[in-house]
Amino acid sequence: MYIFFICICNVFSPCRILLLTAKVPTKIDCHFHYLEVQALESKRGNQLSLTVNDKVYSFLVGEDSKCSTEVDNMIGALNNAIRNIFPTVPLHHIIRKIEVIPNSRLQQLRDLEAIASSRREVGPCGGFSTQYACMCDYHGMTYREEVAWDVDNIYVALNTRELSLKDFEYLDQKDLIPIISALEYNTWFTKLRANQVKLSHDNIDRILHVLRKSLNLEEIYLDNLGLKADFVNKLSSVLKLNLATALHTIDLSHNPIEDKGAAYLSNCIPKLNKGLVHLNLAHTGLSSKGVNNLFSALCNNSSSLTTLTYLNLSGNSLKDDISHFHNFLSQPNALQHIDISSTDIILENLFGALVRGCTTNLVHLNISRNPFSSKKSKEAPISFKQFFSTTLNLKHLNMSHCKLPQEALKNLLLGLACNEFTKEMTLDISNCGLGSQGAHVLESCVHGVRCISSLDISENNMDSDLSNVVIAISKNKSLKHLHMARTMKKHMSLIMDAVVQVVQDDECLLQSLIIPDCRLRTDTFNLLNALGDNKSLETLDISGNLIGDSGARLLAKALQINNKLKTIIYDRNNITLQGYNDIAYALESNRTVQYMPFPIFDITPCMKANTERTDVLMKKIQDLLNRNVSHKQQRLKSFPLQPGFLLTSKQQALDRLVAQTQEAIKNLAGESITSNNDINHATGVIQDAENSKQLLVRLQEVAQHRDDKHPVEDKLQQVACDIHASICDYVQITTEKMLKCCKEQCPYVLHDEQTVQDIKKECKKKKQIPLDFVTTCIKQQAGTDIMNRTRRVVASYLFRNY
Ligand SMILES: *[C@@H]1O[C@H](CO)[C@@H](O)[C@H](O)[C@H]1NC(C)=O
Ligand SMILES: *[C@@H]1O[C@H](CO)[C@@H](O)[C@H](O)[C@H]1NC(C)=O
Ligand SMILES: *[C@@H]1O[C@H](CO)[C@@H](O)[C@H](O)[C@H]1NC(C)=O
Ligand SMILES: *[C@@H]1O[C@H](CO)[C@@H](O)[C@H](O)[C@H]1NC(C)=O
Ligand SMILES: *[C@@H]1O[C@H](CO)[C@@H](O)[C@H](O)[C@H]1NC(C)=O
Ligand SMILES: *[C@@H]1O[C@H](CO)[C@@H](O)[C@H](O)[C@H]1NC(C)=O
Ligand SMILES: *[C@@H]1O[C@H](CO)[C@@H](O)[C@H](O)[C@H]1NC(C)=O
Ligand SMILES: *[C@@H]1O[C@H](CO)[C@@H](O)[C@H](O)[C@H]1NC(C)=O
Ligand SMILES: CC(=O)N[C@H]1CO[C@H](CO)[C@@H](O)[C@@H]1O
Ligand SMILES: CC(=O)N[C@H]1CO[C@H](CO)[C@@H](O)[C@@H]1O
Ligand SMILES: CC(=O)N[C@H]1CO[C@H](CO)[C@@H](O)[C@@H]1O
Repeated sequence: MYIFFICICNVFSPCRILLLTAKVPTKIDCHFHYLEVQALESKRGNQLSLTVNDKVYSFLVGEDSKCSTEVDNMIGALNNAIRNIFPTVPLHHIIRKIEVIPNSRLQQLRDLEAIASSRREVGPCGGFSTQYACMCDYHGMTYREEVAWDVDNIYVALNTRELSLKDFEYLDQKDLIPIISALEYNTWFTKLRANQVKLSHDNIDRILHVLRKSLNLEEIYLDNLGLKADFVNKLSSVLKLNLATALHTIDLSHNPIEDKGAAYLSNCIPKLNKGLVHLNLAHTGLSSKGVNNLFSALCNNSSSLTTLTYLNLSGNSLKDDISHFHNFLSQPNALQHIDISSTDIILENLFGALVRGCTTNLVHLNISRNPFSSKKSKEAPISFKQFFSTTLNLKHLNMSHCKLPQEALKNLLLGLACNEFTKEMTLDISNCGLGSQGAHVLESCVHGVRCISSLDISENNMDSDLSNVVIAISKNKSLKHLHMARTMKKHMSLIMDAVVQVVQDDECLLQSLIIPDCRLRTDTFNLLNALGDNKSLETLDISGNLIGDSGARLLAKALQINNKLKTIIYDRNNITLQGYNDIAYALESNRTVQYMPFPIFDITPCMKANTERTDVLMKKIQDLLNRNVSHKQQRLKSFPLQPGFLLTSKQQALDRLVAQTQEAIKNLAGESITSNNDINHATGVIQDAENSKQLLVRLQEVAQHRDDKHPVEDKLQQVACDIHASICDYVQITTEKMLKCCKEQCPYVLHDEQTVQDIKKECKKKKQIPLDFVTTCIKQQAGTDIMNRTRRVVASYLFRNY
């Protein structure tokens, strides 16, 4: 026979049930963790049995099975204790089997719980740190203060719902177990990110366990953890057991799950209540077969057509039959991101599918590093041009490293030229082997395209034809960012003349010009000179061009008069101390440039030659650049206050003080020296300290006047009416006076009273100043400023001390 005893707020064991023997002297017979309770049954009012680790403990209280409420109280207390730790999930989610007979008793408990839960405080991040402590106890792990601190402070301040294991990477593997487990019954965190961290088998099992229990976890990012097909199989089984799973985002990229894993994944997908939204299987060793099977399953369940928005299959091998994948893409679907770069997919076939199902929602399409089929069929399929002319929302198209045939490039450009829907598109056709022929196509077709705002034509061996391309590109003023890395080997001055011409154009809209690694040397000089004539350019990358100190001097001169450039990337130019000296001097008189990455390569030899001087100059340049950045930050700092972070740490400090004071009172109470007055005083202060936790909320309520009208606003309305009345009076009196004046001037015409009345009527009908106008002026113009100032003053009373 046991006495059943539950510790609710016991420091010794806040999450364990202690069983005490009824004999005297009492001793703890055994104890177990709340989470070990498998079943709770009460068949009669005075009987209770708990199943713990497959062992049944039965309790009988008193004689009467009808009117005893003791067992109900026990159940209530247990419920309360558990819910204090896991306030946002119901008890039956934690204890698998709950049977209380008759049912009416359970209803009573629910009513009590409803009252209790309204008073219960859910801690920061859904009470994560309490749950973490509970899991430490459960798993017999040491509780790490810093884990709780990070979550209670940093996570709270960031207001994030993503738990990233990278934040706890410095801990031992076993210390991660309670952190992961704490997600089991936590409903704050919806995302678990475990990328690029090493995880032991135990920890991976914990993640599966969390997925089995969690009601709120929606997104898991498990890339590069060495997971194999077996893991996906287990994932499928745990999802089968969690009928309430909220999971919809799965990232298993860079894990060798292979085709077998994809097959298991097909089993998982129907288990997702919310459907599959985001799937990243990049670099998972899939072949066409696995992908085809996966999409066969996805096609079988049409709901994924409406849910799946992100698909990443980059770095798998899709060179064989993938008809089911094509089939999926060709049905109207919700995909916004498709990344199938480096998959050896045949591009012509793909567009036949895209044009049918992917023109409405698709925003990102990465088909880079894939081949076009053979050279046999020179004609690009119609679908290619059709897709580009009809796509409604495409913003990022990446076709780099695609060996784009001339015909395909032409269709791409002609398609985009007649696209009336999409705007501000980024097109990457770098490394496509365009050559001279491609350059001609670009030159003749690109001017009609208005939807491209960013274009990358790096590394295409266009030689001297590039100069015409540059001119052609600049014709239609949509392009803002031009990338031409490693584009020039010969004819540099010819090409750079074209670039200068573009930059100097009065209507030039180019914001960034990226021309690294062209070894331009003196051929950059005209461009650098042109920069002085400040136009639209904000970002310039001229790294790897060997401009030397003479180039640096030109850049410095340009900076002195330019006030548009913000970012300059200029390493690998063989600039020496002389050049940096000029740049530092120029920056002194210019405040626009904010970012010039540290030129590591060029600085290294300078350091060798003269460490001190280099140090001084670099410091100076960085300080000058920081000047404006810190100016910006200062402005940011004065923005309205976010008290959350400081508040919790203040509250923790307060709690500590209260605990210390209570301790002191306890110690002093035994001694007769202290007067009762001191103790009463201390108790009063503690009471106020407790109450003060709610103070901010109360003050905000008071300050916000939720219910009644704001008195200042009221007054503003009255003032508006008063002013309107004055205006009307004024207009009235003025018209009277004017009429009188007219009568005196032209007494003959105006001697007829009827005419005078008509004129008066006419005046009244004419434009009066409506009350609305005055109200708007007062309330929305002056009033906004006044109210803004008022609110800020009140807010400053609230937050000043934090
Ligand atoms: C289709 O998928 C949804 C969500 O993934 C699921 O709820 C539904 O049961 C599935 N239907 C079939 C027929 O498998
Ligand atoms: C899809 O449905 C078809 C017929 O309805 C069936 O033959 C096929 O096996 C299903 N594919 C998967 C992956 O469930
Ligand atoms: C696809 O996944 C790869 C590998 O994780 C990543 O580098 C790439 O950015 C992803 N693509 C998109 C569009 O997110
Ligand atoms: C594909 O291109 C997109 C942008 O167009 C980019 O975000 C993504 O990272 C690229 N994928 C890979 C694997 O690099
Ligand atoms: C295009 O995709 C390649 C990977 O194939 C990537 O390296 C590159 O950054 C992407 N381009 C853009 C503009 O994102
Ligand atoms: C592009 O510019 C050229 C030359 O300035 C002009 O003839 C053509 O009409 C423009 N095209 C569009 C679509 O604006
Ligand atoms: C530029 O500097 C690198 C080392 O920093 C050196 O190898 C190279 O010869 C220099 N080039 C010129 C043109 O001075
Ligand atoms: C209130 O005033 C501040 C500073 O004068 C200003 O930054 C802010 O935009 C104003 N807010 C409103 C709602 O007008
Ligand atoms: C030298 C020069 O053209 N300076 C002009 C730079 O742009 C600003 C306005 O954007 C003009 O005020 C300067 O005269
Ligand atoms: C061209 C330009 O904006 N020059 C400015 C550089 O910064 C100084 C102030 O530090 C201004 O006086 C110049 O007008
Ligand atoms: C681009 C930018 O923010 N420039 C600012 C740099 O700081 C000076 C004053 O310190 C401002 O006048 C500039 O507008």
